[in-house]
Amino acid sequence: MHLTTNLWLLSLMLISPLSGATPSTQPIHKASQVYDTTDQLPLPNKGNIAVHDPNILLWENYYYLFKGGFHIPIFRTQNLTGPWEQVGTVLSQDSIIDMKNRSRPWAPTTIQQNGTFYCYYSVSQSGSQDSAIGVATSTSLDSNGGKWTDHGAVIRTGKGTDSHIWPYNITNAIDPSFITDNETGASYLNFGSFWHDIWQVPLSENLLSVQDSDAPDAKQLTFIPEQKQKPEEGSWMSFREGYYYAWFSHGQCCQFRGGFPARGHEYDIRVGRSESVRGPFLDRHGDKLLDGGGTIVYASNHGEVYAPGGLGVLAGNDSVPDILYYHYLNTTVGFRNGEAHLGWNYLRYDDGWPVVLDGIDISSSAGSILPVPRWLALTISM
Ligand SMILES: *[C@@H]1O[C@H](CO)[C@@H](O)[C@H](O)[C@H]1NC(C)=O
Ligand SMILES: *[C@@H]1O[C@H](CO)[C@@H](O)[C@H](O)[C@H]1NC(C)=O
Ligand SMILES: *[C@@H]1O[C@H](CO)[C@@H](O)[C@H](O)[C@H]1NC(C)=O
Ligand SMILES: *[C@@H]1O[C@H](CO)[C@@H](O)[C@H](O)[C@H]1NC(C)=O
Ligand SMILES: *[C@@H]1O[C@H](CO)[C@@H](O)[C@H](O)[C@H]1NC(C)=O
Ligand SMILES: *[C@@H]1O[C@H](CO)[C@@H](O)[C@H](O)[C@H]1NC(C)=O
Ligand SMILES: CC(=O)N[C@H]1CO[C@H](CO)[C@@H](O)[C@@H]1O
Repeated sequence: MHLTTNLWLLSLMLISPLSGATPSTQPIHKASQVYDTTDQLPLPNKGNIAVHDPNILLWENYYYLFKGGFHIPIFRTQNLTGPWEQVGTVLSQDSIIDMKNRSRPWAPTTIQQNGTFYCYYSVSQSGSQDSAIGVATSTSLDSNGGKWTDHGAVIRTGKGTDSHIWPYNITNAIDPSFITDNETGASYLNFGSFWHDIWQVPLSENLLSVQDSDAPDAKQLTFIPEQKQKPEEGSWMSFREGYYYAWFSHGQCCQFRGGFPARGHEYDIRVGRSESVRGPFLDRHGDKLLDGGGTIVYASNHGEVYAPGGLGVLAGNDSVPDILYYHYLNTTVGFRNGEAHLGWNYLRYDDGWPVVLDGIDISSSAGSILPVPRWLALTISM
């Protein structure tokens, strides 16, 4: 045992000086040196919990946070700044989807309909199209985290049942999100990453399978044509005052220890909107999301916040604005996946387009929830 370990360490010591810029020898630059930073965007309100691709559901005065990891951990709190308490896991054993990595699903999205909770989760491996989106349900969500039943795969890509069917044969079944048509009540699963970007399929009424497994009636939501790399993933969809908002993350999410991507190519949060849940979605400039469009809502800022993404939106009401939440890296803390933390900001809508607000106390920012008249904004800034 010891001899093997020592030989292994010795060989590492001999190899690493020769292998150039291995992650461990790469100096951590200040991220502000390598990417476009802005001081226009507000800093995040700190969620004070380590998470990648956070998912939050408000239920009976508690925020429940679902995250990727062993059996999908569930945390809860009454204040988005924490402290968070772990209250259980979604899965009581490995996912029933017969795949590698099924003990540690990624990027869950949990919704509630008619008192039942549906947790859609991804099973995959980094950089692989051999992926599945599964679903588990519970009729409670409480201080024990609920009592969940795993129903297995909703869709699969790469390998497995129906993965040969278009568009599963060209897409990647990760990063699920969910939306219900405001008029018809029909529900849809959005998914996808890199392989032909983000797609949408109608779900059956019980929300456990796609409506038509042989002919899924899929719609593509985003696409970057004429570019080999298609770094769009992590879809989210929200509805507000007649518009569906298709949100997504664009750029490189992780693995920065080997070096940073070119300026502006790190993760950021983009959006487009449509009057139809099925699209087509346009950004604020009128560019189609299917043609590389997307309005940036949140990005690296102040040389402090790097590569925010993996977002969701908590719907507000007449007295509380919508909340955009996401993970971000803190450049003074580090760039490892495990160092990503929850951040969040209230949103206001400027001409129907979401804009992030500064601050944690909505009573003091209440004035800026409404569009500030230009003359007033000028007065304030003087
Ligand atoms: C949440 O916590 C923050 C920071 O501790 C505090 O400023 C804020 O007032 C709290 N909000 C509520 C609604 O309790
Ligand atoms: C997936 O599982 C493989 C084999 O168990 C492991 O080597 C790999 O690190 C896992 N990948 C992720 C992203 O969890
Ligand atoms: C995916 O399936 C469609 C429909 O069967 C087929 O036309 C297409 O060639 C397939 N694409 C790939 C990459 O297999
Ligand atoms: C919830 O209830 C509505 C109205 O009864 C029904 O149309 C819908 O299918 C139900 N949803 C689920 C997931 O059972
Ligand atoms: C608005 O949502 C907040 C939680 O974010 C809740 O406490 C409040 O009761 C809601 N108000 C109305 C009018 O529904
Ligand atoms: C980043 O980390 C520094 C050092 O711990 C801390 O002072 C700062 O508030 C953090 N910023 C954010 C946005 O998390
Ligand atoms: C059936 C239903 O909920 N309709 C709503 C759809 O959205 C509009 C605009 O937000 C509402 O006014 C309707 O009540």
